[in-house]
Amino acid sequence: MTQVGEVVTAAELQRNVEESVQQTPVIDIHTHLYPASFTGLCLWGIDELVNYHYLVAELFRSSTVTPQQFWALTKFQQADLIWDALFVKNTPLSEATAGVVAVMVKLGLDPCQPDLKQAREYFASVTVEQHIDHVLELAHVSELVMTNDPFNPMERAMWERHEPCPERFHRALRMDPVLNDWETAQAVMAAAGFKTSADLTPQTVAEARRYLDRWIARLRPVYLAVSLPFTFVYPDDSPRTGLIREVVLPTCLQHNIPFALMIGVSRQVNPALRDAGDSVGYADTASMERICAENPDGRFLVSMLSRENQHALCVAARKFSNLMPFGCWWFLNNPSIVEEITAERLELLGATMLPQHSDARILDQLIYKWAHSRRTISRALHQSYSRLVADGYPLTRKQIDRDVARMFSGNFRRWVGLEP
Ligand code: FIX
Ligand code: ZN
Repeated sequence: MTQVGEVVTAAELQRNVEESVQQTPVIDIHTHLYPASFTGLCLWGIDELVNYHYLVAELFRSSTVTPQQFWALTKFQQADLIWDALFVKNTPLSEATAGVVAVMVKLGLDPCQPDLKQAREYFASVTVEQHIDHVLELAHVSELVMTNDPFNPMERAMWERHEPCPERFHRALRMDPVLNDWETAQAVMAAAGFKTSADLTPQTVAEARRYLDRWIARLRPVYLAVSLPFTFVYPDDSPRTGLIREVVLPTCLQHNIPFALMIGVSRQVNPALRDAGDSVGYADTASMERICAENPDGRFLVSMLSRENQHALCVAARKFSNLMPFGCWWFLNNPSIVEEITAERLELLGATMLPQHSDARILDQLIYKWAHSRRTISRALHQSYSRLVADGYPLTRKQIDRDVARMFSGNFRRWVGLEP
């Protein structure tokens, strides 16, 4: 066993890297998870797991059912249909189906059952509170960041009645309507008593900021966040540029919190698939460079959806130290692509990035998304260290542990100002 301060030999390197990556707790910086008290939003269990929108998309490739027929079914009937089509009549080869198998095996369930009876009995035997503790422990996730949307009436009502939220569930103030559908956003603000209008008058700007201030006081978010289409260009003559310049960025500076931009989605290319109907497009990385250049005091967390944007994003981060690339988002969250992106980031940015987030919508997904990501990240890390050791560098286990801790939590803590 290599001692922490000891130099790691080439022969011991892989085991030490894997151990370090497996043993280091992670802060999951972007999820769609909620605490147990957010009934209806806190999703867990086999029926939610199998009804994940990634699997809904895959169902229609392996079944003759139409979206209309599918949405007319109950959640249980939908799960039964997906289970039969993707796990019984087909081999669970895709990352999303393999993920369900990995979760079931980790929970002691048989992924080769002809139906979901056994799994449903298991989940009926545990409480959500017990399960949250168990899953976070299995996934080695110490803390996570939610996606909190004050423009979602159901979620808004829960915050307004002060539903309890444990500290390890950090909040992120999500503002897609503000930057993607100002008409709707300003109407929600106006309905809440803020003097906003469709035009970005000085009063509307001040009131929109006051609205965000109200939600920042309520949620104490670690960052403000938005997802943006692949057509996003900054600056342009749409209200979005004015809202970014006069509302969002001044609010971030005033509250000293970063702005997270997730760029590259093409929403609802096939609306019949609902959440499964979104797609991807190649985006303009230079817009991000302009935002960083224009706002040297701002801190930006950036994830881009298109594989073709990853290299330019790394280069942009080399030019702007206020840009922190994070995660292999959505359609990128597949082992072959995670390895490629992580290797490229290590080569261009060293350990100064956030390699992954889960984007989990169902609690149980943390188990496979982090098991698969840790496996892939340790492979890419091992490659980088192997080259260093081959060149004669006396690498120690202590350095490996420090680098992994930095990428899994330290960088994020520093970026958002969380206590070490
Ligand atoms: O915008 C987002 O946060 C996306 O992650 C989601 O909209 C998407 O549906 C998703 O779940 C991706 O994994
Ligand atoms: Zn997400």
